Amino acid sequence: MRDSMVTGDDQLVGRVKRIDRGWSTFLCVQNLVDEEMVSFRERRVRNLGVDVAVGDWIVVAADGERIIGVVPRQSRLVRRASSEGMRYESQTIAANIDVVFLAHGLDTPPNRRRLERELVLAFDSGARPVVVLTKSDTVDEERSILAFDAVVATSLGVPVHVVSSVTGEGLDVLRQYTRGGATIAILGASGVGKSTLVNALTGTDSQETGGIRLSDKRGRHTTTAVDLVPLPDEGWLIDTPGVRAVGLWTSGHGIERAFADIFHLAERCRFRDCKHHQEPDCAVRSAIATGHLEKSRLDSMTRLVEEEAALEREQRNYNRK
Ligand SMILES: Nc1nc2c(ncn2[C@@H]2O[C@H](COP(=O)(O)OP(=O)(O)OP(=O)(O)O)[C@@H](O)[C@H]2O)c(=O)[nH]1
Ligand SMILES: [Mg+2]
Ligand SMILES: [Zn+2]
Repeated sequence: MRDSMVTGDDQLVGRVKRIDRGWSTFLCVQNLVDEEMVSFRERRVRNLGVDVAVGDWIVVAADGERIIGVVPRQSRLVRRASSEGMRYESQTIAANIDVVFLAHGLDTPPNRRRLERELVLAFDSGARPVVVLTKSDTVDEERSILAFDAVVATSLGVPVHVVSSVTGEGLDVLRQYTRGGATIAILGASGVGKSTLVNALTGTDSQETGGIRLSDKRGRHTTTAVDLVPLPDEGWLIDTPGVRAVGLWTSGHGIERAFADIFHLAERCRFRDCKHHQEPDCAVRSAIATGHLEKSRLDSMTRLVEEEAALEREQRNYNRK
């Protein structure tokens, strides 16, 4: 039997699993002829000079030597590249994703500021955010409910699920998101249990997992590269390395969607361009005064808006040089 029966030209088709310096590991589609029985085989191809990200569908020359096409992306999760030397560069974490799981561990109090930032990033990607509170086996119900309520108040209508990769609680609910062959990227700080969750959902131990420091419950940055994993039945998971801070990259309406409550209130401010500082008849400030909106939430949004504006200025100056 031929190794890869794909297109008439014998080109190979696959999905990028991992990227290492100059090389892409991809899951090469086998048996496309028989749609019921698609399987994958791991292969590697040079990717120098080609803009590829994990999750991209690629076409590779029949000899397997080079990528000859990248299918246009349906969605992409982008953040600002973290290293100083690349201040004006964006980094595509993952492409062609349908859902983003924002993972937070119940073993530490929820970091609402971090969650807000992740929500902006997820909304901007074009995928659907879902909050996943991990390690439910490590806390009692009271603490779990407190965290759940805080997270629901921060994420406004975004689904929130409580799960444990140890007891299996909530995993069936998460599996529903893979229906129809969807792709789910998992984001979150180091040590929250992203890789453990991938293993629990795939029923394998493909992902390396690591301990956490007892002193501050921080992870040890066990996962070092973004990695796409197919699920046994349908769908795909993308494991990502935990990062300390997520840098925003300007695009779309992420902030408006993550802070829809404030944008909604602002429609009733007297001035269209109200900054919610000193202006008279400010609906946002009156909501804070009456206890309907937390000031910390407005401050958080203001910081993110300023961060985006600063980035846009930097980009303009950079392009002018
Ligand atoms: N009790 C309990 N421990 C868990 C659970 N999920 C993960 N852990 C533990 O948390 C630690 C970190 O898990 P990982 O899956 O490596 O975390 P990660 O988010 O992938 O971390 P990075 O790869 O560093 O970003 C490991 O010791 C896991 O065994 C859970 O549901 N319950
Ligand atoms: Mg990991
Ligand atoms: Zn206002």
